[in-house]
Amino acid sequence: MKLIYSNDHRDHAGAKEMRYDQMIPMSESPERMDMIMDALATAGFDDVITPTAQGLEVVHQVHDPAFVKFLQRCYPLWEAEFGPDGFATAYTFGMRGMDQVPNQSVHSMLSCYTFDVCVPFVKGTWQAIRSAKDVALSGVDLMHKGERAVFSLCRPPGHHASQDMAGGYCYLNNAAIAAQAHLNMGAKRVAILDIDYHHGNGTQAIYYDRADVFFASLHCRPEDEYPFLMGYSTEVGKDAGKGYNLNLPMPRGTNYSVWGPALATALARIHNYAPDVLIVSLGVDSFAGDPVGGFELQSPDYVTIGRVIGKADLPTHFVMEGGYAMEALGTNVANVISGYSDN
Ligand code: SP5
Ligand code: ZN
Repeated sequence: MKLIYSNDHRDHAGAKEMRYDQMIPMSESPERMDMIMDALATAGFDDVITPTAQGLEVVHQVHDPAFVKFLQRCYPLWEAEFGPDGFATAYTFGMRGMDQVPNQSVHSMLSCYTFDVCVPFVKGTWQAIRSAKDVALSGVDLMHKGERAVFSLCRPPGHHASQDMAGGYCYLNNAAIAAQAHLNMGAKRVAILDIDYHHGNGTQAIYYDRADVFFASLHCRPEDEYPFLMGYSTEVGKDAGKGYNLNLPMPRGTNYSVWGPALATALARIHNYAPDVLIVSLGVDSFAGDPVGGFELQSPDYVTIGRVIGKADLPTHFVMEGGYAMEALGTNVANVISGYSDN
């Protein structure tokens, strides 16, 4: 399987994140990609393609252009006010009864275009965001040229980002952008299977009223986990999209004996949908040792996951999302890709 990867994410680093009442180093670090690339190489996956630079046309089909402009301008505006070496983050959020239209202040933009305290902006953030979307789009190009399966090693991840809001380490929604690009290239139906530990609230929001993209998510239930306000099984889509959204929330502490059947349920629904392309939002923060997650999946389970996804026998585009247990991250990701490739 071809891997699409660029080092342009590297300078998106150095910020801190809030963990309840503490500031801690960001779990979402450049070293994550090193762990994954090393383990993939060890497992024999060394066909690495550098992405080609792409424009913003497809991005603007998925995201509000004003939001995209904000992602570009946020750090420079922040630096003009506070000087270098810090990171931009919101202080207030546009909540019920408050204006949601930003003024010229970067703080109002952060208030309107971010929804949590886990999306810091440093000097290298925009370059990383832009590159991650190129990594996703170059994967689409490779599949269009005949690759049956590819792996876009996106960083930062994307599935929490909606049309006009960044959050949860995510800025642009790489998987959603890839889905739109597959449609542009002639696919009639695209399925997105999101197996990250967290609910893919951004991807769900983007495709909630559309039937041309089916979204299925396995995640920790909103009663127990971030983003706390979405991911219920009652969210089934609306208007033309009704019936094309599937949430499979599970309690904290879930292991493969419950998670595996949920995967089978999602894949059965995807089979009935008969997509032209399957996008896998690949997060491995469902691992038992993950410092951000709270599920109990074990490293060998990821081989099984890859195998089971491969049995769906669909053109498959893996897009990297979360996973923060540094010691096992590489192995877990490589296990999915190896399991898939065994078919
Ligand atoms: C892409 C992705 O995986 N984003 C995750 C963002 C989660 N940020 C909030 C984490 C909530 C804190 N939960 C701590 C659980 C400690 N075991
Ligand atoms: Zn996650």
